[in-house]
Amino acid sequence: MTAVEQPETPLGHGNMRRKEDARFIRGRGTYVDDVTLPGMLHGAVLRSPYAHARIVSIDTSAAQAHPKVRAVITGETLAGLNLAWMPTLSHDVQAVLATDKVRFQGQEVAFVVAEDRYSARDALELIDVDYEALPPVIDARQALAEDAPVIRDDLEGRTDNHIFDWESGDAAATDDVFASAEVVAAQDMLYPRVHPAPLETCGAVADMDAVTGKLTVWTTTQAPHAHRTIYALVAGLPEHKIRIISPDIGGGFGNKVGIYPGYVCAVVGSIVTGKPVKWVEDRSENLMSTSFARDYHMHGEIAATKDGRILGLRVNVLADHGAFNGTAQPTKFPAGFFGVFTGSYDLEAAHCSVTGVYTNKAPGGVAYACSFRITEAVYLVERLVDVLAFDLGMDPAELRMKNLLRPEQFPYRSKTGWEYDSGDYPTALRAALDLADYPALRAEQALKRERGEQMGIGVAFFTEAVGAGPRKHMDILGLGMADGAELRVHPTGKAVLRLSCQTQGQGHETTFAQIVGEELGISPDDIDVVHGDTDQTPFGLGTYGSRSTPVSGAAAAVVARKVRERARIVASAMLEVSADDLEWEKGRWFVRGDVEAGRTIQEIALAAHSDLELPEGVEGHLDATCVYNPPNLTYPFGAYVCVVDVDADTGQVTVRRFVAVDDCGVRINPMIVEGQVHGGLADGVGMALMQVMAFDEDGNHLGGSFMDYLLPTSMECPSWELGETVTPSPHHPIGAKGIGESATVGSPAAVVNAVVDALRPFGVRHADMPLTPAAVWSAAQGTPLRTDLAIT
Ligand code: MCN
Ligand code: CUN
Repeated sequence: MTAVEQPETPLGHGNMRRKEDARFIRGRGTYVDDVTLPGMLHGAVLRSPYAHARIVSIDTSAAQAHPKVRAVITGETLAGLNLAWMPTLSHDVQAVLATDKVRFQGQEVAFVVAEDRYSARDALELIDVDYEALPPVIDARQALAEDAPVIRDDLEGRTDNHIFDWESGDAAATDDVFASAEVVAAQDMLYPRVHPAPLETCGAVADMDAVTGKLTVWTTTQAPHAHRTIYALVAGLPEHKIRIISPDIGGGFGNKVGIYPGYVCAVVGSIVTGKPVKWVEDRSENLMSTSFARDYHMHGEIAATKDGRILGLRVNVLADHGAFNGTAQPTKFPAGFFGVFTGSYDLEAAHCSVTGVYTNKAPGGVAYACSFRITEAVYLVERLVDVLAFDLGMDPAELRMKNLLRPEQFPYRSKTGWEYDSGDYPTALRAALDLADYPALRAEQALKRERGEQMGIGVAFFTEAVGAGPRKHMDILGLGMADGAELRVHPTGKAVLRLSCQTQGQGHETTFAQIVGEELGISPDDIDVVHGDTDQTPFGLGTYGSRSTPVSGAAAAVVARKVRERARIVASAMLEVSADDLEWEKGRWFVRGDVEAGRTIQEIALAAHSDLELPEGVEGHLDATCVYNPPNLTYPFGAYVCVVDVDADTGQVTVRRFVAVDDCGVRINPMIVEGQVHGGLADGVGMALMQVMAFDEDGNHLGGSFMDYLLPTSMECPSWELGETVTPSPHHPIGAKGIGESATVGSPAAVVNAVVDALRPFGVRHADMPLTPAAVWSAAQGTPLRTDLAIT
């Protein structure tokens, strides 16, 4: 990968306060549910109470007769419009409203449009659906059994629940390494099904204008342009007659990447009633039916020498994708970026195989700050390294230090073919151990163990891969992963940056203004960022996989540099010198050798709109556009140390300290980066200790509310102790890498490693997440719990 031009002092504007907070802290944000249009109607979805059942009949007559109901839509109505099934992001199809069968509890069966939200909900009760219950497949490990009921009998010729087999790495070379290895450690582990649970649930307001034929949809989407194109392709509507507006979003975390049946129903509702239709799901609907995450049953093996040199990794995964394969990931990667499972270590060989299966659970998948399955990969390898340390009787930090990739190995091509752009891993790990005062922690632990108190120290190191592209390797439904930026500079030197990515809380209105501000010497306060409206922004694939900074951030820098070059030509006309004789200092072009003779970017902008005779190469104005197709992913990394106290009698875990050293290359706004890390660490504590979407044997969903599906609060989180190293990405225009998912990826392993370390006196070598008091207590008793199923 060739290095690109980067500024000498690339640190952006530093800790600028978030511009968007001026409206958020006043309660003046505009979320989808704040959108109210004249004559607007309200939709509600009838959902299946069964995990698996045949639909014998649906009688909507009583609901239709409700005085406030305007329309009742079923799969049959949709079939008439050729909309009963929609494509998923993984080239499968999903029922918009079920016609033949229901395949998970909470599946969409009918849609009522009424004059108000209450009447719509009331009318759901009046719909009479006759179901014939079928045996459900809840345990992924039974999905491929001979006698397992076939869930997807809608797919032609389908006789089992198998979705895909995918492998990566060199199986034969890996087997050879394992055959001759001195030590092999193996472990089964589960990354349970969890849910991103954004505070704002999903929803849409659809408005089909019968006169202009234009459909406007205000919706909670992380990818407005991709949604527009998919609507166009699915509904057969002309793309220029569709406008997707993604207003303020109350958290996405991956939950708002896909298209949900409710959105399509709102659109159809508007078409059939001729009125705008709002549909906003409630909390239970969000938890039960929208994109879940993980659900990976993993078997990992690690080979090493007796003195702890790691030689190879061998992994088998059973991936539970639910009833429709709706995972959001680039087409070529059915298991996402799980191929990055070799992590941060220098290995001789590695191989993994992943099998995806259908079960009677909600579809979607991947979401929840996942970096396309690197979350699972990092958890797996970091648990395996600890298991190996356990077997060898080695210190887990020392074992990692011994095997980390060395700085001189970068750019590094992993054994599964990923090219890590840059890194200095030992320095990051050392920084984390120093910050934690690791030797003192071990000494304290030894003392406590003598007293019979359980304290655990968990270490984890991770490598992330973010910034999907390039286009030739990565697409979603055929749309290549590149992003656009447009920059307009007004005559007075204020600017508007238009982006294809869409913030959900990450502070893009601030940081992207900072990027352009740094490149042009305009104050970020003078730059407005416009996003989330397909009529106003250039095409691009959106915000997920922490790709905004690596891709759109690069686009913003490149487009600003184009403007700067135009400004140079205009300045040359103003100063009557050759453009080659001009030099740039932040905010102005000046004549080489004569610093006083210069023009500021604001003066140049005004001149570009004036009667100045402009030379060749610029027609007037400074505006520019850019489409950025990244040459590679960026690979952020980090080293985490977690300290827990465990009460072995009650199973209670207290996270006492958490040290996180993150490296995301150049930080545009360090404060925002730290906020991203704080959020991700809290996610990690939540997943490690509290969260699972469990099911009972009938397929009843046991996490339908925040009383059952637990979110971490400040009560469960320590005061985070953050450190940083800065290793710029060599191929990114400002050397930045993404950060949005790093902490979610890296922290669960650190917490679990800490809890398992605390339970070492009980001989515990592994325990599955979530490490609830019951799970911890059972592990200490030597009877580990199966955490994903409530089968007794
Ligand atoms: N940033 C920076 N310097 C860097 C890297 C990032 O200043 N070197 C800033 C960025 O400019 C941006 C923020 O940090 O303001 C996150 O940037 P990035 O890592 O590019 O991630 P994205 O903007 O693409 O956000 C997506 C990522 C994902 S995929 C999930 S999931 C997640 C996450 O962001 N969802 C979030 N963090 C979230 N934070 C909030 N508040 N809400 C969500 O829904
Ligand atoms: Cu996978 S959660 Mo984020 O990539 O939107």
